Amino acid sequence: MTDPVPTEGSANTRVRSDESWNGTDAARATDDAAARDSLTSDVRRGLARAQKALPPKYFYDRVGSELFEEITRLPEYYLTRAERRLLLRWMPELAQRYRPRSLLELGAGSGEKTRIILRAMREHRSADSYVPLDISAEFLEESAVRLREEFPDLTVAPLVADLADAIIPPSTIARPVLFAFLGSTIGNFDSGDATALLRRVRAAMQPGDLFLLGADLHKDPARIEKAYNDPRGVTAEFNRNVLRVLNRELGADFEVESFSHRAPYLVDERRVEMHLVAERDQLVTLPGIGRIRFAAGESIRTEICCKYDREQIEALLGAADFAIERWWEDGADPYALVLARPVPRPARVPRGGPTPWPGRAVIHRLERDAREHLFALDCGTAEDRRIGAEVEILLVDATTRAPAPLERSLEVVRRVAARRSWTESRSLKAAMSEFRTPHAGRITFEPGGQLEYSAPPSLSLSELARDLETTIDDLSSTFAEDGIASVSLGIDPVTPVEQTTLQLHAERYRRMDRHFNSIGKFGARMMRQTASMQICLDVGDDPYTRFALLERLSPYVIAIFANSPIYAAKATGHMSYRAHAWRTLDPSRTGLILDGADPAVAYTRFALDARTILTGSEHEAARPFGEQLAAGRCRVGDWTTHLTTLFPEVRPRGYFELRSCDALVSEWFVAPLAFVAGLVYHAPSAGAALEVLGAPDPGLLADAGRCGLADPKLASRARDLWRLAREGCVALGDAFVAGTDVERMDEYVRRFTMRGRSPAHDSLDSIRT
Ligand code: AVI
Repeated sequence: MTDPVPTEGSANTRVRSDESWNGTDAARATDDAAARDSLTSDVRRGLARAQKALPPKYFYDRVGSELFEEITRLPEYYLTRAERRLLLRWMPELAQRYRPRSLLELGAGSGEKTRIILRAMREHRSADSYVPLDISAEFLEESAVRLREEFPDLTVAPLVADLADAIIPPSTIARPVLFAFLGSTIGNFDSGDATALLRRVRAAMQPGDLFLLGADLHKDPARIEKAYNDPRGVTAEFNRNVLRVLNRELGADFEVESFSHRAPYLVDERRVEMHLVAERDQLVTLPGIGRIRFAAGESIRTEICCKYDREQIEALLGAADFAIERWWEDGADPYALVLARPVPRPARVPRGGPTPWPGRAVIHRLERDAREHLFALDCGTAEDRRIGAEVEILLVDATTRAPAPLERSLEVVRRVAARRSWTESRSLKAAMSEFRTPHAGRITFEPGGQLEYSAPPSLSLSELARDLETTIDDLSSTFAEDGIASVSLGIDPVTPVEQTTLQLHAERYRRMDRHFNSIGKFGARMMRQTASMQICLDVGDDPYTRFALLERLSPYVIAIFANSPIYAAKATGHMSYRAHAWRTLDPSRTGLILDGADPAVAYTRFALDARTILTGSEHEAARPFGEQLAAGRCRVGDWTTHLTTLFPEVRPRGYFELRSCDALVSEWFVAPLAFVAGLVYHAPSAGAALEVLGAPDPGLLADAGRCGLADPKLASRARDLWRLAREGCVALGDAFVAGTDVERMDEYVRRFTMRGRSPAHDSLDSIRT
């Protein structure tokens, strides 16, 4: 399925601190076939993206390494000097106070900074071992030899590893260990990859160990731009050198001089983006990849260099379970040297005092279960392209607009059932009738009397859309004959929750109602008054990437299809009040996981942190599942039931259920289906979509629900995503999406997204006129 697309600073990026050259790196790396294959596939993938890109690790052949060294000496490139000043000023204090006995350096440097640190440690007789970590054994050995000469008492134990791998320090390493990641190399990773890398560092640490991070700070944009656009053109040469590497290693025929260097500082995104811009139209041949066309002005992004403020560093470190111990800043050229210590992972739900938690063995079992069953790792193939959907409608009295009594709705469904040969049975879960269609669709009721149609998954999006439309239209017109209006909005716009009742009385709903009421009003609103459209997709052959894509898409699905701005007859200030209700009903069980490192582990943690609803005493305040499990108040056997009470935006269930879309009128069912499937099931669109979406942004979900497409960033990305989704739909072929459905999707886009609108705007217009 989706070709996993590395971001600029993807975790397998070979990055180095400034002095850590390995002159023959790229040449040596490509000596063997495996390295050449990975270069070819990185380049193929990177150049296939909408914004062409190359991983920065290919800068560093001998020439590139020398050029970078020259950059670090440029008067404009303040980073190296600022960090050096900070190390000289603060390392003695650090060494004296914390007495680290070993230094483990990521992207190991053989240079000056390592020596400053080791000397300070030696001053306090604390330099026992030095563990430089790098991908190149040869390079590590060269620098080890030099260091052993200068520090004869020091054990130099190089660790050959990729930054994408788990960091496993030698078991004999003297503790405490100072882990160091310098040079603001962290800035070459996008925030998802940076968090994943920091988590790997965190996982290698023991209590008492420390982490030293060098990070460049946001400052006068002109100052930053100068550092990446030096007048002597060294950075430009460094940038262009990557094309020389490709010409040499792959036999490509880039005309290097016809690409110009551009490195603007994008102030809003707080990052420098380094690009190579084609000065004229050209066709480049890359053996093993093909011929790639570059239009004049088109660029290849070769690197990102993020700049931070303290809050961002705190968040980045916090997400990897670090707390800042000391913050040293260079005032002349704002740059930070940050000393962080590992902290226990905080629970999502605040707990008073020490609380029991399941042992590692139990957690491992649950994680394995998540990998095998929820994410179905190794089960899917790229060709799996089933699509399913669940559509809900609100049923209200056509005259009073009050929720229709369930018994009355049931009679109507029975009439349709008789006509369409649906069979009625009793749902154990809801203690209520449910219906099965001859082709395995299901009609059920929700606690407030909403009706849900769960269509069976199909290999054809168009077939699914027809099934949904005809079923819902048939039901709606039969309801209308009985004076019941079907409302296809995300939330009931008329009746306040106080005037509604729970219409299903199964224990599950009673307990949920009680639990949510202990938190606030949104749980009751969600259960009784919301309606959504859920889209179900296969996990494919790379479930983690697909999960990440769906999670990042979810705010856009909320914004593009928002249609629930009104509640209790008033504008709520939210384009999707439904999304707001879901998100706030109990934050321990909703929202996004946004964990790039290992979603199965993160999802298990999310589920352990979510409070139990269906197990344990009904009369005590709910506690996190993990705590209840450790205390023996529930069993591992309750896990599966517990998982059904979690409502994240994307729920893994052996397939992925995207839960972010407001209910829509049947005319538009095709639009969200095509938007999501076109992006997810067509590998090039999926790759390009990840590129458009950028790093995960936890705040976007709330913004999307509140502002919809009024948020300019969401609006412009939404348009790009539609373009990619359309390309995906067309490429998936007529048998998957019929041409008429692509046209319907176009109509939606023209009518809403292109105008920065969603159906919510129509609802707002109607109450304003
Ligand atoms: C290696 N890294 C921290 C440098 C930076 O500033 O992001 C790479 C660089 N690119 C252009 N100039 C320097």
